Amino acid sequence: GLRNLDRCVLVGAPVQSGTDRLGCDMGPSAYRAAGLPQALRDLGLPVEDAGTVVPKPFDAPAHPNRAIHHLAETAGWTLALAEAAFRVSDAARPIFLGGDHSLSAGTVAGMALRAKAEGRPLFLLWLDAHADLHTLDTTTSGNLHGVPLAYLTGRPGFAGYFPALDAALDPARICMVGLRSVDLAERAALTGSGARVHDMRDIDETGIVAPLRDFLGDVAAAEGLLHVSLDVDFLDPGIAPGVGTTVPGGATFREAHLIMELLHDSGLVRSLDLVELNPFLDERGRTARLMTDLAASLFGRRILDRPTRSF
Ligand code: 5AB
Ligand code: MN
Ligand code: MN
Ligand code: MN
Repeated sequence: GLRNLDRCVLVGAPVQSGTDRLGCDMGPSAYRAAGLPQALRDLGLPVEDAGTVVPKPFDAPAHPNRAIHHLAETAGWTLALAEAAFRVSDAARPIFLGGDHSLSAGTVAGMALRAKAEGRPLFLLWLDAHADLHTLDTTTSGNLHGVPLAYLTGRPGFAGYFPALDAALDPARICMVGLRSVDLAERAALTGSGARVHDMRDIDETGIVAPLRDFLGDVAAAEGLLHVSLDVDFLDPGIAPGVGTTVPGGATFREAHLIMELLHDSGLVRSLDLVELNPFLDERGRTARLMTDLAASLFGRRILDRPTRSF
């Protein structure tokens, strides 16, 4: 059952090692400057600040793929964040303030341990322009923010380079929404993987409500824990310029808020990553404020009260 989970806990994860565009490590301070803690308190939620995670030492050997950079440091973050996620999720709902998307290798691994401890399955909603499914062997950019989903689903080639994964995620429990930039190796990995994938064309054609309700219905039926990983580049660059990997044709303001509102109504979300914000590339804090407002919607801010619908 749910114990004490009306509390949330903010966890700073200023991870920068997963990308060669500098600035993501300023993310946690930008969220605080944008008023995220107060926005959550204004909803009547007790909010704790767990401070900032620091990476653990990790000895990774050099990888034959010479494009890869900051491998050992990223593995060290993965180790530290998995431990932190497991620890803080015991009695509160964590919000991880990133940091580039490599941090999800750690937060999701930790939440998988939490789910296991509760005897429940972990489900993952991945809101992103990208699939983040490269292995260490297929990445050509060498930017490890492009690999977390491959690590988490147990794709080959991570052993010895990343912390051993306790239990790989079942792709059937992963729902990806917003895709519009998928590399060839990722496309091959997606084919037949069993993951639910809703690219931008799907959203254009049928909207996001029906597929999301369907996924949430399955989470509820399985009494699952739901982790949401929100990459800034899920959003259209016109409303969210503060990110290093902009891709045109992203989610609109209302599409993104509607997803958050439906997630809130479901009551199923246990943990949240806010990733890839690059305050150096932002315009007077607007992306930090939009991400803050989206998080507030997910935690219960609404336009008007309405009867809740069950899933
Ligand atoms: B993000 C790209 N596939 O591997 C690569 O922003 C982009 O966390 C990765 O989704 C984008 O470098 C990673 C071209
Ligand atoms: Mn991503
Ligand atoms: Mn992305
Ligand atoms: Mn990105």
